[in-house]
Amino acid sequence: MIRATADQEYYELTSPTLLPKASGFLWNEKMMIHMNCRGYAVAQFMQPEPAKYSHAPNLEAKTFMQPEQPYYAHHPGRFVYVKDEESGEIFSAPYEPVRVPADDYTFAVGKSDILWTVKCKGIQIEMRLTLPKAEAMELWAVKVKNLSGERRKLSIYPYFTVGYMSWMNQSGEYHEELQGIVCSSITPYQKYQEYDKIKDFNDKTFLLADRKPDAWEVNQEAFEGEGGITSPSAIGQEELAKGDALYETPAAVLQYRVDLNPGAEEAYRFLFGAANNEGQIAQIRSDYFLNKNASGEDGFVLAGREYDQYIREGRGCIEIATPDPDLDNFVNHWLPRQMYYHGQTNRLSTDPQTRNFLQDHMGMSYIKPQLAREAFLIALSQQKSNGAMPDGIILHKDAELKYINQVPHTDHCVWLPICLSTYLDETNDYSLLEEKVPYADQAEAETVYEHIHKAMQWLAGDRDERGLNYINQGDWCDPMNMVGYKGKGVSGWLTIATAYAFQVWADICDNSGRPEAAQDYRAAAEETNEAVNRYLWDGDWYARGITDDNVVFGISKDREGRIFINPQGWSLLSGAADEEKKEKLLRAVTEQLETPYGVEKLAPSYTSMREDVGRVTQKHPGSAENGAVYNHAAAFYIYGLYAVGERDNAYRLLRKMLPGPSLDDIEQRGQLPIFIPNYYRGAYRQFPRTAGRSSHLFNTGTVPWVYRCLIDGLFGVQGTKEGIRVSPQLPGHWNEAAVTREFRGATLHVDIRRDAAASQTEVYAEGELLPDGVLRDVQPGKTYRVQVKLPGGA
Ligand code: CEZ
Repeated sequence: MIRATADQEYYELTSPTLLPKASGFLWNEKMMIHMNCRGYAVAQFMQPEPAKYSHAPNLEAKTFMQPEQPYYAHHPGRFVYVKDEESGEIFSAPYEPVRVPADDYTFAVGKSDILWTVKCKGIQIEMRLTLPKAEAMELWAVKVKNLSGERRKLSIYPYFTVGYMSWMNQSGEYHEELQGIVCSSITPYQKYQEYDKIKDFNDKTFLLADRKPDAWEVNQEAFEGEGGITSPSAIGQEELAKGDALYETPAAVLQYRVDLNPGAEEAYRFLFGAANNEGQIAQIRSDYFLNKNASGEDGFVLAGREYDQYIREGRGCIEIATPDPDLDNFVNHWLPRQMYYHGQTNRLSTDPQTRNFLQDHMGMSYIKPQLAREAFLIALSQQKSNGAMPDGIILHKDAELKYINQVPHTDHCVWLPICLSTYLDETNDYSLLEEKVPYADQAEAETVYEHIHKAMQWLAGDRDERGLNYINQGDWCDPMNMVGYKGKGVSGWLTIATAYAFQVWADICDNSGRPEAAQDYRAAAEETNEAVNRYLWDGDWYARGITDDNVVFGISKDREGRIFINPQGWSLLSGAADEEKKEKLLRAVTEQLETPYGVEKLAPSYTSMREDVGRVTQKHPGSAENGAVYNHAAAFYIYGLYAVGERDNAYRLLRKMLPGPSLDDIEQRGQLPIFIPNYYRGAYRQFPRTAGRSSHLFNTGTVPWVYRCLIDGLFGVQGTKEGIRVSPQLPGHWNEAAVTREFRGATLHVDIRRDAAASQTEVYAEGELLPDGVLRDVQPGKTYRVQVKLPGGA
């Protein structure tokens, strides 16, 4: 039903109905496409804000990418209708819109392409989607093969939805000279000042074919007729009517009539995307279809290869072999890809939330540290001279702070040392701290060190008399917007996170020759932890915060929202929790928050508005921040578990981030294990029917934290100032594992085994014992053989 291919290049699904929302995604420098197994697609390109060339059938609300998006009959999609001209029977590939069950169906998601092979009524349709590296365009290859013993007369109809382009102006027609369909529109606007922006938009949608079609239709209503999308009337005719759309909803449909002998095959290629004008489209046609290089390859072939190369650059820095092959596949092939996507696209936003921008580039530190470095400098150049970080980072001259970035949050400074520490662990590039950067409100540049010092001072100052950090209208949790809007409420999590940030910063100060500052920050962390323990410990776990009206919440007295995961995990990181508190809170988390799908963000989920907490309580119980298994928060917790050596607890929860391995689990989650979604539904104890269901949203800060869990925790191959510390934390039921670690230009082959003779972890490099487990003086270009003996062997 689902399986990885032997070469691990693809994940395959063999039914369009088992996991109807299973999907894959591709992206390039301009766009992203989220392709579902049944043929539905959501594609967006940047100009500079996200825009569409294949629209919904009605006016779409413009917003950021949402979880659990529904699909419906006229959802944008890419389909091929197939008609047997003799019997009149039709079906469609990959599955929608006709929904005829295939004899054989495979949806294969790769790193740089997505393909389907569908066999139905003796005909095989293959569809393959890839992208070019830098243009807002899809490259489609479609093959039709006669599998039956008889000669077949067929019509095939590639159907690319265009949808409701604009209420001001929309049309479409076939262009003989372009051999394709061009649909035109004007992005609707009302203020004359906007004219300047929209006049250069790529408001045209084109479909170009490498082979001349026999007929076409550009008018969606005319195509569907009374038969509707599942059985379009136009397909009943011998030939499509060659119609156009004049302020009518366009569609891009072509017809090819083919006569296929048994075993014969025909191949077609299409380009579908956005453009500004016909001249540009003509250029695209000659670049991709007409001009060939010396080896006879055209732009279409070259673009596919170049794109594959582009995606492959996003390799991670560990390659693992463990007793868990599904984990290996995910970590070696898919996890770095998802991280790379975040670092490269900033989630298709021109003003990423500051914490997202920093964490996404924390992930980039493992792939292209130079880009992470640049990102940190950009972020710091938008800091205020009082140390405050803005709510979003502006990445384009025309961008402005939108949506959630207009709501004041207080946590952004916390992420600076935390994300930077990963970059420093990977690169040892402490010169970054001496780089000079201006402020948003001050041209005079100061060093990165000064900037972060000011950010830490800002956190230390933005507190009440108890020493607890104000929350204002949100912290990490965006919708926790009414705890402190009156100016008094505090965030328990943020206070704990501040203590941790102080410690991480203290280490960085030490490593960059600033022992006095380090001492001050350690003392500040300790004081902060004391305040946390004084005001927020509830007896068995930490409270989430204290409202404007001085009500402590996230405590045993609460009927809903009794316990939140974030303060628990971060207290393990900050050191607020001593041994006794640790034992208690671990138990509370297991008992109240753990589910078969991971740990929930809070429980019980709120079922009605709590006006002193905010709109998080209005989200559907078990969805998103209201008690889902919110993987970002779960990853923090797991990272905390590794920090205190809770290897079995940590691994169990880490594994729950991936669908599978049982088919039941995969069915319940509804997703292929090729990305970690931002959440799985929670409220397991309230709504078991929906618990576990994937949000299918692959935008999430989870992934760099999972990578850190692997590098710093599970496999223990974390960079340090002197070199690399080898200290694996394999779960008790693993007897061995191997890791190849690319590190500062060197390659380490780390072989980890349990050994009955070892009473504690022993690390050998090239046969020599490393007393503290740290391999020093790592030379670029060199390969090291590292052996780890773990106690506990049979
Ligand atoms: O956005 C994420 C943010 O991108 O939610 C996280 C937050 O830390 C990330 O920075 C936790 O709140 O506003 C809302 O209610 C949304 O639910 C966002 O909070 C959420 C979206 O799921 C992102 O698509």
